[in-house]
Amino acid sequence: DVRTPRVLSIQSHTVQGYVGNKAAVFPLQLLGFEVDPINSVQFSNHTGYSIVRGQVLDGDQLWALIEGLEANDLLYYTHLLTGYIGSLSFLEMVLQVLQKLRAVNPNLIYVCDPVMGDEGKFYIKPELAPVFRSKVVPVASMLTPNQFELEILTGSSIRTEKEALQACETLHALGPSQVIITSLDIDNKLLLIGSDKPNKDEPAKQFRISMPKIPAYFTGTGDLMTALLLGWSYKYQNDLAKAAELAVSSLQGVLRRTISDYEEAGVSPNLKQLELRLVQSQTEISSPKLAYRAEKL
Ligand code: ATP
Ligand code: PLP
Ligand code: PXL
Repeated sequence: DVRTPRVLSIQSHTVQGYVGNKAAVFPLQLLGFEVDPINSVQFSNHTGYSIVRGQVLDGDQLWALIEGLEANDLLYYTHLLTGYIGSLSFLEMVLQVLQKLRAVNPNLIYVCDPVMGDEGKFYIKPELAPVFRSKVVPVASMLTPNQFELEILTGSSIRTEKEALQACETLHALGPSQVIITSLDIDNKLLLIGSDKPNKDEPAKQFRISMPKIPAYFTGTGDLMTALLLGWSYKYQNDLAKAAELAVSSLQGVLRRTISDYEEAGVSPNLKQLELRLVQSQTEISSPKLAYRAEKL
């Protein structure tokens, strides 16, 4: 079926557990996408565990896979999705991949989670930040930073909703027409802020979705969130707020099920290696109940 949307997803693979591609591929498949994963790393488990073993792909190895696809005329994609990228050379190569994909499909949508850190701390080398700012942001279609990443990308501190909305405008001016701040922690509440600017000459359509903060630590939620936003924004191409409502409702459904499954098993849910209950959450992913509403701003 040539009309099936097709995503090239360049992210981590973990043998056990759900981050990176392990958190993104299955949900996108449930939403009807063809998903072609390139595993930027293959690790035993995510880095929240005390021990991690595995391999890291370098830029040349990424390029070899792209050349293989190209040689067979297999480079038609509707979407490129990227998350955590560990090295400068790999990030530069991802930009080359994007160029190649856009040469085949000029309408390709690049959904970029500019993973750099959280809660005031980098978990990439800080040297990558200027590359995200000067080279990646300008070519992204949809950007999904968290509060920290937004501060790094705009160079200003973001403490209020007003500052966040202004920062979205700054990012729009650099390139992406859609910006979703996946979590803004204000007064112990979590806000998702969306900003949609399909037309440079018109003001952005902006909205907020407010959700309670669950007292547990999850890993892979950012990766799952970006995948869900890609999925639902393709189904609701002119309604980013609706897409975000579905993505948030779905994600919160997965988190609720994760917590209750752990509690039933007698495990305290604030362990660091708590894994998302993804396979068990198929209904929450394929047909989320709309439980969170966007407020227009
Ligand atoms: P990234 O680092 O990938 O750019 P992020 O730091 O925003 O994104 P998370 O903090 O994992 O990633 O959050 C992704 C989504 O999951 C957000 O919409 C957030 O509200 C939700 N989420 C994560 N943890 C919790 C929690 N403890 N309670 C409620 N929602 C949560
Ligand atoms: N820690 C967290 C919380 C992350 O989300 C990520 C990747 O996104 C990492 C660590 C990656 O760290 P490392 O450089 O050890 O692979
Ligand atoms: O969720 C982001 C992520 C991606 N990839 C790897 C990780 C993590 C978070 O811990 O360890 C390998």
